[in-house]
Amino acid sequence: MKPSLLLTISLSLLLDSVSAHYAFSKFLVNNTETAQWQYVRNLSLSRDPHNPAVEPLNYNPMFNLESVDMRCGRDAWKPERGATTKVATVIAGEKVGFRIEYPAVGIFHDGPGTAYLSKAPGNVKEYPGDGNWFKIHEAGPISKTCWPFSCDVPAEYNFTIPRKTPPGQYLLRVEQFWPRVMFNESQFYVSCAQIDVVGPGGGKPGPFAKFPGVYDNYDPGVWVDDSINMKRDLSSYKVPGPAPWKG
Ligand SMILES: *[C@@H]1O[C@H](CO)[C@@H](O)[C@H](O)[C@H]1NC(C)=O
Ligand SMILES: *[C@@H]1O[C@H](CO)[C@@H](O)[C@H](O)[C@H]1NC(C)=O
Ligand SMILES: *[C@@H]1O[C@H](CO)[C@@H](O)[C@H](O)[C@H]1NC(C)=O
Ligand SMILES: *[C@@H]1O[C@H](CO)[C@@H](O)[C@H](O)[C@H]1NC(C)=O
Ligand SMILES: [Cu+2]
Repeated sequence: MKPSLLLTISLSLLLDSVSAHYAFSKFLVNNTETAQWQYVRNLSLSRDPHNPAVEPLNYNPMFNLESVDMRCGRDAWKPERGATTKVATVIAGEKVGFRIEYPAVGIFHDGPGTAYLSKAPGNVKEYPGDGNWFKIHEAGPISKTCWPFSCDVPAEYNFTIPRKTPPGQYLLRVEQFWPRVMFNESQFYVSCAQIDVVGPGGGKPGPFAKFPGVYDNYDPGVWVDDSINMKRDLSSYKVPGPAPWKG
């Protein structure tokens, strides 16, 4: 897409408060799109603090890094949310992904993507995600001026489940966020799928992180400087959180 056209689309989206956000609601597995909120824990409605007149939506972003909602999205840590969500069998080493349902145009906000796993001690449907998380993928800037999604604006974020991931049930957390130059204003889009990993195992995942807690409002990857904000030079940008586990 031509940058000028993209800019026009982005600006019109930003100006249209109703369509300015999105949620990762569809899990992609075996190269197949699954139904919205079938394998992904649904999110609760919220008002957008910047557009309080707009009716509450479940695809509004989160802002508060200290909230338990940072685990899986608004209220999605709750076992009652897990109970109504299915568990997808996933082959370790295979590609999976998350597709946004809304707005259809794509993941247009500037910023990185990450994916994390946390092993459930028992049934993942009952797991509140309070255990250890390890990062399995990160998508940082792809060029000096392009974020991974905001230059060609795909509707999905794809990555691979490491082949040596120990088999078992997990929460798979997808995250994309828009780091801002205003303190405590970064917009987080987070969802969790419930998965059952099948494979040879044998890996030792780590390093671990907890949600909330792993991100800091003062991290230069969360509260960015103007050069990053204006996309003058993204080459120094470091995605926050632990290093990805390669498996
Ligand atoms: C992600 O994978 C799906 C198939 O599962 C594919 O249709 C889509 O084009 C991929 N998206 C990107 C950005 O690679
Ligand atoms: C998801 O949650 C929204 C409210 O946040 C609700 O309107 C919608 O019906 C739910 N969808 C499913 C499939 O549970
Ligand atoms: C950030 O804003 C949230 C409200 O969205 C607030 O609850 C939280 O305390 C703020 N954090 C800091 C470090 O100011
Ligand atoms: C993906 O394919 C595998 C192997 O055929 C199958 O066992 C698994 O159930 C499929 N997952 C989903 C969610 O359909
Ligand atoms: Cu938005």
